[in-house]
Amino acid sequence: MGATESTIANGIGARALRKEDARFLTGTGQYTDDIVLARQSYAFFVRSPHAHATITSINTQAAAAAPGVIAVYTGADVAADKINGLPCGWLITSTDGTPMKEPPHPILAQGKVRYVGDHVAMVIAETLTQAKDAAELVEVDYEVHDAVVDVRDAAAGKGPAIHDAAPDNKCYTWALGDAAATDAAFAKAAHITKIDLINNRLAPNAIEPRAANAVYDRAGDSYTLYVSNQNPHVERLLMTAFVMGLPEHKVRVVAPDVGGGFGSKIYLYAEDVALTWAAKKINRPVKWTADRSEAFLSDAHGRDHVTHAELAMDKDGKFLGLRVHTQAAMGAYLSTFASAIPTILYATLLAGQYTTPAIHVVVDAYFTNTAPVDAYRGAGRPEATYLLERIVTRAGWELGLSQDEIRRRNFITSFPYQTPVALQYDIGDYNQCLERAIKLADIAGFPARQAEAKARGKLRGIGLSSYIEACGLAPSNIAGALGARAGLFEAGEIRVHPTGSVTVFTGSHSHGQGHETTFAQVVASKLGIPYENVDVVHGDTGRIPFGMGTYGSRSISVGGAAIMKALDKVIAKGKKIAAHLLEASDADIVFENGEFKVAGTDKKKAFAEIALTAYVPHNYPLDKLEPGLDETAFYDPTNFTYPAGTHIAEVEVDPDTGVVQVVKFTAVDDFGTIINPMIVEGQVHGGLAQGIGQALLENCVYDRDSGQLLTGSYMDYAMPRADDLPSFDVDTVVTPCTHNPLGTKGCGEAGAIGSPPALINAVLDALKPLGVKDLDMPATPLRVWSAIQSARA
Ligand code: MCN
Repeated sequence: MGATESTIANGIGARALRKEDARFLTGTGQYTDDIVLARQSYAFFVRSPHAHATITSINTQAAAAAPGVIAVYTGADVAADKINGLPCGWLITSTDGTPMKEPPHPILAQGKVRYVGDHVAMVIAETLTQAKDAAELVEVDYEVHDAVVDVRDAAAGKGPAIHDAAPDNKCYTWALGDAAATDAAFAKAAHITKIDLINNRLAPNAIEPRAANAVYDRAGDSYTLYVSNQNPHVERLLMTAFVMGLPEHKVRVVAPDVGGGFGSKIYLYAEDVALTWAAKKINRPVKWTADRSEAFLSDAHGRDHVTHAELAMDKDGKFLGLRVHTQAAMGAYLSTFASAIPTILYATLLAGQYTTPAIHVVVDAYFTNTAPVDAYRGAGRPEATYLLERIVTRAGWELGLSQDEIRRRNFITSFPYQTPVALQYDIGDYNQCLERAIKLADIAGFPARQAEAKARGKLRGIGLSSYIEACGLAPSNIAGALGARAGLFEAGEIRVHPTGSVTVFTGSHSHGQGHETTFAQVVASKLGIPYENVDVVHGDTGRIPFGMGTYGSRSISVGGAAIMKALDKVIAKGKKIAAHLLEASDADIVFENGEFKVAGTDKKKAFAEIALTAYVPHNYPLDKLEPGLDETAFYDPTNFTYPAGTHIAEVEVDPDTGVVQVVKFTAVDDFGTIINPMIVEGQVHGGLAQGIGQALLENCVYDRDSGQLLTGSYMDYAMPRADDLPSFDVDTVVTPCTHNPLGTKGCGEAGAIGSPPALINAVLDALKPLGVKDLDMPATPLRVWSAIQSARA
């Protein structure tokens, strides 16, 4: 790897305590809602109470006359000012030759509402209470239509068209792989395993709900939008170029401290545009912070797949072919990245860790009268992993093979490996992860634990999942070949100050991942300077050259690589300065442990001395060397990174109540070179909590007839609590990524990707003696108990 082996404290590999925690733990972080501006006004949105309706009239007079109200806006006002709808579906085209349907997504409803929570009007007042009170006075008449909220209903042609542009509610069809080769593989199969499963819809539930505060500066005819967002540059690009028609340099987007996103804050949302537009109209700052109910209704949800799959094997359980058909819900409108999730980030991962030679997958995406569906931690990859790891375990059981043996027989063992679904894995060691996990989970001791549980009347089961994911989104060459309209590079700027301290400006955005710490560790190691002398700036389009934000576990591998490239430029220039000062040739200067040395001599200059010289350059030839030591680099990865691992869940089921208790959870992951093991463990723990949440507790439920969200509060949407989770056993295997300068692979999503199938496999393993063969997530007590009753009947 390119990073120097660090001898300094808190360099690469150190468990450095998080720099950002000083402000978070002392309550001095600054979140969007903490920003209070002079002449601040407050917005509140009137949202649709219906899943599908035509707006026959809106009367805003009473609301406009209510105390404290500054303005009330509807879709007509937005249209009059020629504000476009949100850009959508910019990532993919249908593969059946028909264009993907990209119906307009208005900022405020234009004649129709399409889900409960859709934006109908915006009320702006002196106080939030006044805005809320006035919103009650906005009179909206609706002609209510039937709604279609379940993707299976949409696929079956039930329910009226949600958009004129998509009369059958179909958004696109996307296929990947070789259908003929897959048919041929099935024709020669000795055994075929089939599965039908649902990947449950999830609400993202960041601790900090979405919030925005828009300011217009009349003197400069410019805007600043403070927004709780993971992706400020892309937010600005989409808002200016596609929606508002503003010059990009007139808009500054600042994402200050952000209290979690999990994917749900990557997108440009209607509220962000509405506030920015209104700030100019009323010439006052306008603030909005979602309450938890609004978050449930209007944050983009995740998952929501219905899948049928078949796995063909020879008599020894060697995989020959995989055939997959998935129906994916898009929700009422296409959210920013929605179309890329069940396609580029799902279908391409269906080889998993296995040598399956022929794969064919078809994804049909449909509009439904629900909140839009987009990325949620893992985004596409948990859905692929859940399907694969369920069907592989089932196949093993049908063939009489243990969960580890069927995997072992099919693992990819030599690299690079070209899958039949477009990706080329650069490196990995799946057997090592599996064997380490088996040991750590003490599978050898499981039969005794199972017998002991049985004596207490409990059913104990064990479940495996060997996942792989594609992270480091996204190499432009691969994304382009798969039909995406853009790849996702990253930018980094290194500003070396005259005293030798460094400020790093990165296009990545930290909203819990600890970049201020890990990126500083990288810079400290590479430059051989104290970690305390490095500060990291992120989340501000006014300060950072460009950026594609944080999602897809891309930041260290893509953002970190951009920083490494910029550091290389800094060192290259430093060598020139050192060569001049040391009266040597550039080629003879080496840079080691913070010192520029003439190779083979004891002549050297410390990094800080070179930095000072760069800013006080009277003693070097200014016609050959510019002053300053400030470098920017852009990095477009050549491949994804491929974190992989094996997760093992052990559960106990109470057959009388259906309650599942996770008694042990083991995760052995390969994230390549690790910058900060403590942060990585934290990321894995968080992901596991979310994966366990999906497997056992969480589910967004819409009433199938009325389209009302039935799980719109924490009374009905069950989040995992501490006592739902065991103490995790985690370990890592290191196969450094071969194509980024740090050797890193992403770790931010692995926990949420690997764990759900391990848990459901464990529950099914426990229920095997009772004859239960199938179970959908979440495995709630009611579902488990019902499955037991059905099997007994
Ligand atoms: N890291 C490391 N060594 C590695 C890999 C990563 O030390 N080999 C460190 C990184 O330097 C970074 C952290 O681990 O500090 C996560 O890095 P990475 O895997 O690159 O992921 P990102 O920083 O791009 O974060 C995105 C990822 C995603 S996609 C979701 S969703 C998610 C997640 O991170 N959302 C989160 N973790 C979250 N954590 C919190 N607290 N809040 C969220 O919203």
